Parts: sequence; structure tokens; C-alpha cells
Amino acid sequence: MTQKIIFITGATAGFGEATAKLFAKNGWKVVATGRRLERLEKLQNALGKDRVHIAQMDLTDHASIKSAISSLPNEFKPIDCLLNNGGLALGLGSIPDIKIEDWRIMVETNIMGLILTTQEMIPLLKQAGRGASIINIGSVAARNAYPGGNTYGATKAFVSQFSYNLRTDLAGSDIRVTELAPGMAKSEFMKVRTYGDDDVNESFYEGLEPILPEDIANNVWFIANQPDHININMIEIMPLCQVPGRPEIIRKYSI
Ligand code: NDP
Ligand code: 8X3
Repeated sequence: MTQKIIFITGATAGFGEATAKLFAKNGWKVVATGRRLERLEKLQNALGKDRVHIAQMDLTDHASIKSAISSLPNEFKPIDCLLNNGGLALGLGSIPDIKIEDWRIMVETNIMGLILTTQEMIPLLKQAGRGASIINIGSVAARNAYPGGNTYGATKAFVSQFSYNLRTDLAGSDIRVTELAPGMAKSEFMKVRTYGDDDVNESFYEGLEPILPEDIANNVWFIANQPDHININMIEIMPLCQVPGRPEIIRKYSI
């Protein structure tokens, strides 16, 4: 049987890195992308060059997306699964105490980066044929409002609706589309959101049992390995300690 191939955006940390490890361990080939080359190299060294291809790719730069995809070696084509995972939140301020530049970066990364990657990848997914899938990482923040969620949550609401619309556009093709929407998860997400605060990653989750990156990787595996005729439209996951519609459960622990 030919090895399947997953293309992951944001494979240098958190969900993307855990997914790369899980899929490589289970016999898939992995295309790992992100901006931090040294982390990609470390991942490739750990998992093996025959198993992992790396490409430095910035989701805010269309040329870099095109180049990463067009320069894929033959052994890493076609693509059976695209995991649109790379993304970020910046800042926890409530309107109007926000930085417009943060909003611009979130929109460029979480929205534009995801749609441009998808558009560039469609031909390679079509080549893979039946069983190919696109998995878009959304968030519970798309449907639950909390102070400071403003533009971040709205970018994830975009991901949610785009996933459904994409599924409709691709109806009749062999490509499946899923929105995977996690709740509070301990990765580097909060460190990035607080502009690099190392301590927050520990203090924010104290007394809580958040989702771990490996939990999300397991769900990506479940979605990508469904029978070819099954499309999981959407999965939303929260840790038990997080309650829908009760954002203060998170806010209580926010910095
Ligand atoms: P991490 O910060 O641990 O990982 C984020 C990944 O996104 C990194 O690999 C980073 O790579 C990549 N990334 C960020 N900006 C860019 C860019 N401009 N170009 C390319 N890659 C980029 O966070 P998570 O693993 O938690 O986040 C993964 C996804 O899950 C995000 O879309 C996030 O919004 C979403 N999410 C997170 C939740 C959480 O609570 N943690 C809950 C729900 C959704 P690099 O910096 O090397 O480029
Ligand atoms: C991240 C989850 O609720 O912290 O997408 O915004 S939340």
C-alpha cells in the first residue's frame, strides 16, 4: 500500500507538532511547515528524512505558501490530508484597548493564510483522489464570546463558515472537509497571545486540566482515517473543566 501524506501548517509547536509525530509514527509521510526552521529541522531529525519533508512557510506571505507547495518533491506528492492548523491569537485586551497591528496579523494568518493554502493545495488533494481531506482548526471561540476574544474569535468564526462553504463547493469531488474546533488547550498559544510571556503558560492552566496537543492529534487521526465515503463536518472539543457559554471559567484564570 502506498504511504499517505499529510501537509501540516504550524508544525513547529502545539497541535501541529503533535499531529506530525502521531502520523509519522503510524506510517504516514509528513510535510511539516512553519516559520521557525530550526524547529522544523529538529522535528525532521527526530522522525527521519524519508518520513518528513520540511518547508519554511509564512502564512502571511502568499509567495512563501506557493513556493512551499510548488517545490514539494515527488515523494511527498500528492497530498492526502491538508491540516490547516497554523494560527494565533494576539492580545487579550477588550475593544478599544487593542492593537490594530495584532488584528491585522490575526486576519492575515488565521483567515488569509488558511484560504490561500487551501486554494494552492486543491490540485494536489484532487490528485490523491478518494479519501483526501482538508481539516481546518477552528475554535470554540467562534461560537462563544468572551472579553478580549473580539477579532480572534471572529477569525475562527470565519474558519467555521468557510469550512461549510468549502464543503459545498467541493461536493462531487473526492475531497472531504472538516472543522475541528478545540477549546482551552495547553500549547504555546497563551505564550504567543501574551507576546512571549513564559510564565503564563504555567500559571494560566494552574488547577485546570486542559486539552493537550496529543488529544487534538488523536482527533485529527480519527477524522483523516474515516472510511472514504464518510465526511465528518465538525467536531467541537472542550476539556471537562470548560463549560460552553461560561467564558468566566477561562477568564478567572486569565492574566
Ligand atoms: P501554538 O502556538 O503552540 O502553535 C501555533 C503554530 O502556528 C506554530 O507552529 C506556529 O509556527 C504557527 N504559526 C503561527 N503564525 C504563523 C505564520 N504566520 N506562518 C506559519 N505558521 C504560523 O498553538 P496551538 O497549537 O494551540 O495552535 C494551533 C491552532 O489551534 C491555531 O490555529 C489556534 O488558533 C488553534 N486553537 C488553539 C487553541 C488553544 O487553546 N491552544 C484552542 C482552539 C484553537 P511558527 O511560529 O514557527 O511559524
Ligand atoms: C483558543 C480557545 O477559548 O482560549 O481558540 O479562545 S479560547
